[in-house]
Amino acid sequence: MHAFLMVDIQNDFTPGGALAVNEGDKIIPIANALQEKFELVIATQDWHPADHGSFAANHPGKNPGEVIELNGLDQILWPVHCVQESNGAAFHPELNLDNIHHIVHKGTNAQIDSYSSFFDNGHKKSTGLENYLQEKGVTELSICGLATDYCVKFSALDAVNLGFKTNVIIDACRGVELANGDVDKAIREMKVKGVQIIESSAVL
Ligand code: VGL
Ligand code: ZN
Repeated sequence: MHAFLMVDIQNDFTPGGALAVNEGDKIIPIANALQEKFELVIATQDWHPADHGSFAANHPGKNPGEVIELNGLDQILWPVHCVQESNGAAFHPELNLDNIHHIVHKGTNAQIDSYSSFFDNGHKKSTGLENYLQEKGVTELSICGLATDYCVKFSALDAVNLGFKTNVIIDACRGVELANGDVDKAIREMKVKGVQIIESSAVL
């Protein structure tokens, strides 16, 4: 079974959102078309409690972009984003939700961030996605979404590590690019670790 994973296509990561990714909305028509090509479609939502430790606003004197230590891990501080049940955390209104079989919420623990769809950043707790995929007999995963240099990258690296044949559909992804070149760096890192970087035209 070959599954399609759509990472964090949420209002806050698209233009006008709290942590807007440049052209984040451009991937949505591609993601919608791709859904039709897979038997199993999964979507993730970044889903933070309001007191989440990744929010600069929860660390007096700190600003987004600064790095702190959060429970022993380096943590980039972000603007308040994807707060549970908020409009910013909702899927983008143009994303087709009718084909989604399963939704994964991540970043729900205030003490630790979770870029990957599989594990928190300390690799301590699972989101349950690995078990779900195993139960469904999934052996191959194609990934799209936001953002290339964070949640897409870490999801793809975990997927390949867990033994899934892993593809990232790169024209259906956009990056934060905090520093210039972060997306290219992420692509190189994924390739080195065995992730296939493909174009949607290869699937559609
Ligand atoms: C993400 C930063 C913070 C992502 C989530 O979805 O890539 N990036 N939270
Ligand atoms: Zn987040």
